[in-house]
Amino acid sequence: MDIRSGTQALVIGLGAAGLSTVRYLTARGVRVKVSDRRTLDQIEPSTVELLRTAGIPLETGRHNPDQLQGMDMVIPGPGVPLDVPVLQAAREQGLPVLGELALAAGRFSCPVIAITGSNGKTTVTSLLGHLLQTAGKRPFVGGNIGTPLLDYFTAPQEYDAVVLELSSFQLDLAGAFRPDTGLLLNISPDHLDRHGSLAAYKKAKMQIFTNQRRGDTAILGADDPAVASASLCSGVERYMFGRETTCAARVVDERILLCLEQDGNERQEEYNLSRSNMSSPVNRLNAAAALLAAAVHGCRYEDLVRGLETFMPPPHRMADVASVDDVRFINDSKATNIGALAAALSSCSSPVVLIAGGRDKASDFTLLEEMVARKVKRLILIGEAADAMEAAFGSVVGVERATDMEDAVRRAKAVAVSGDTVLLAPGCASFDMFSGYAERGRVYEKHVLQLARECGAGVCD
Ligand code: UMA
Ligand code: ADP
Repeated sequence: MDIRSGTQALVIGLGAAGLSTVRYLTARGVRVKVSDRRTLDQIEPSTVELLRTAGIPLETGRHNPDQLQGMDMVIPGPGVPLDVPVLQAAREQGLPVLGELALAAGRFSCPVIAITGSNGKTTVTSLLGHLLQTAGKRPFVGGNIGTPLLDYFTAPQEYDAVVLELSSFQLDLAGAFRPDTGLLLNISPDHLDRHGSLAAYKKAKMQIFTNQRRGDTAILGADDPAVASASLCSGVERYMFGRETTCAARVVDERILLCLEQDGNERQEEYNLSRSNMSSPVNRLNAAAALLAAAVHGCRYEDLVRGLETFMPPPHRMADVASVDDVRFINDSKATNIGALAAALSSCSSPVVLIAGGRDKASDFTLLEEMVARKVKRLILIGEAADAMEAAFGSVVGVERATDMEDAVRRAKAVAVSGDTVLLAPGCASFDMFSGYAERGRVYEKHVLQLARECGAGVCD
């Protein structure tokens, strides 16, 4: 996309990505207007002041299609649904509707590694960033993980690699974006309320490979047939990770066997995860994916071993909180879709008291009926999705409704016996009751620790 001084852009949504887009465009001399559906009093005063000082007009409380007049492009934040009337009007008028990736396309001055998938993106992105850093590189780590990807352009000369976590929302409007290495972890249904169908969601994920060309690299999860069979452009180097014997990064118990050809030399290495914080079943796959990407980008064995051993996975993902009367309490608040819920259940070997529910994303919970019947001894439901979850699982497991998280934790403790696991893995978004998954996880941990104190029990490290 040609971004010339003097062109005009309407940025829709004044979140983290929208603000970063405003900074990026104004630095290039683009005349920017902003529109946010929040009312003026709901927006941080410092943000309003920042725009006012820079002379950037701000529309609040709605997105009036009249704002499109005179615009050369429209840039919605990733969380803005693509069917809002203002974007429909923009398309009808033939205006380009671009995402952050389309703005960034072709402008990165160092190799870009982009990571997507339904689950594991944040873990793999942060591990890969850590591995590159341990190997002496200076990576920019951003995207869906929290730091907007256009922030890279604030000081591009500081970096020698770009590691981007990409959501399906971002990939939907990726334009000509092309990563040197595209990494697709897995695909299970998520965000169907936004994408409308699993096919549309998959199509967005596959966008990570669409613009790749000869000499680029694709890294694919071999254990997921939809991912393993992804079609790539001709000349793109394909590497697989997973449990299959043919994988370049193969998971065998708690070890990863790396086997790849590099600059005419064969690399055959073994990584032992038991000395790392990445030994859980899902994290073995995540570690294999990140190690493979780091090795492809030239990191040496000794640095990768050091990086693995010093990495702390992000919180709220299968985190041990406490053991109370020999009942283990686990916080997997980040399990916001049914794929992550399934992965959480399959990694529990003891009977599970499951705390689930929240804001539904048009998920088909019945897909998990067999697994819930096999693993869950009691289901405690919170939030808006309680009816849908009870309808899906009520015939295979005993269900209770909790009024809030404290009630859920106390109900779980009342039915759990020695040796059981109490698992918070909601399978839903959190926004009906909390500001996000992190607050949901913190509230759960607070009530578990309160219970532990009342019972005089041990708190996990
Ligand atoms: N807004 C409108 N109109 C709308 C919808 C939203 O004006 O129709 C406004 C809201 O009032 C708010 C702003 O848009 O002011 C929010 O913008 P946004 O939803 O695009 O989110 P940002 O704050 O810009 O954060 C985004 C990503 N959020 C989403 O994709 C929903 C963040 O991912 C990302 O970390 C951040 O950019 C920096 O790159 C979060 C996320 O939940 C973690 N991602 C989803 C996920 O992981 O499942 C995809
Ligand atoms: P994302 O950024 O894709 O949401 P996270 O690393 O934040 O991924 O993990 C989200 C959820 O998915 C957590 O509940 C975590 O336990 C689970 N998870 C992590 N890696 C995987 C994986 N490879 N396969 C399935 N589930 C996973």
